[in-house]
Amino acid sequence: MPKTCHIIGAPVQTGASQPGCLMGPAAFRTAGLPGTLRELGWAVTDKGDTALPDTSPIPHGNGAIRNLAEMAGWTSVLSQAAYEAATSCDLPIFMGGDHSMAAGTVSGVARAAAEKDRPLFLLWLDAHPDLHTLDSTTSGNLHGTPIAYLTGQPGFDALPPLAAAVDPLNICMMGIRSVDPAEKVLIKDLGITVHDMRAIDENGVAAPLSAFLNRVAAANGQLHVSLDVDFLDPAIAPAVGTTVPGGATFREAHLIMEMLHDSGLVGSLDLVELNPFLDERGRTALLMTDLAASLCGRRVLDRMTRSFA
Ligand code: 4U7
Ligand code: MN
Ligand code: MN
Ligand code: MN
Repeated sequence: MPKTCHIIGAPVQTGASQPGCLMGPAAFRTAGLPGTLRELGWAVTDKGDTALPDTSPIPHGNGAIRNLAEMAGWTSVLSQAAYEAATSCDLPIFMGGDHSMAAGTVSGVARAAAEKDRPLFLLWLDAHPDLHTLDSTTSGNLHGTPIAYLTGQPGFDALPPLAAAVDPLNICMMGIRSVDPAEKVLIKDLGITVHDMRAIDENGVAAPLSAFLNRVAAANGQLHVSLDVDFLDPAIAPAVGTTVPGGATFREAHLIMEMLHDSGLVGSLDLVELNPFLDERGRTALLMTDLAASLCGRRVLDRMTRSFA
């Protein structure tokens, strides 16, 4: 029987500083994500895009914060959609949408994992740790906050209560190269594992990833992968509002996805922060689609080389 995959669009852009991520799900479909996975033998169901219910503004003491009511609304609908997908297929793929959507997707899969008595592990592939609380963010852009919410930090009363918080010790971040002072303190206090770009330059991605995957396997854990476009070097992935130089290379990113496939541990995937308005001839949407294909079993020798004239 083929493995089943639900793809779910999350046209969220209220957490980012500039508009455009709303078009992310359409760009992934245009890049051929569903068909690519079908060619790999997956039974794919496109569940369409999730919609935001009506919201009314939620005031907050931190006047920098923008669109808190929208994040609360998205978190609630995406959490339910993610819970349902995680309990009815082998691999839900959430197509963003800015990274504030992970508050919903990860909380939903965490609830499903908790019901199965399996600990949830989180691999966060990003230039940023997204660990601001509503009080510490100075930009007010809520895509910088999902990890603080998901690990149960105080001050998120405006968002839905968590059915199961993510244990910070079960989080591994890779690609990090832009950390704000308040985030640095929390990384240390919470004991989150961070392989920043300096560490990747020195050690590569394979050794630290294997160590993490061994921990997931030993705990009979379920793994959620959250892939932010800005994990990648902006030279190969320009379609993102928060470019940071010095990101992961093409092969580092594919190797991670190939190892994740081989581990058999991945239960769900976010593809986030794609801003098609900033893309060059669809190259970032195509690269993110190819990375999802590597995670779903495509081997190097099966891949058609894409060229960009
Ligand atoms: B993303 C930032 F200040 N930390 O809070 C902030 F550097 O989902 C960036 O990883 C947040 O793209 C980036 O605005 C959020 C900034
Ligand atoms: Mn992010
Ligand atoms: Mn980022
Ligand atoms: Mn970003």
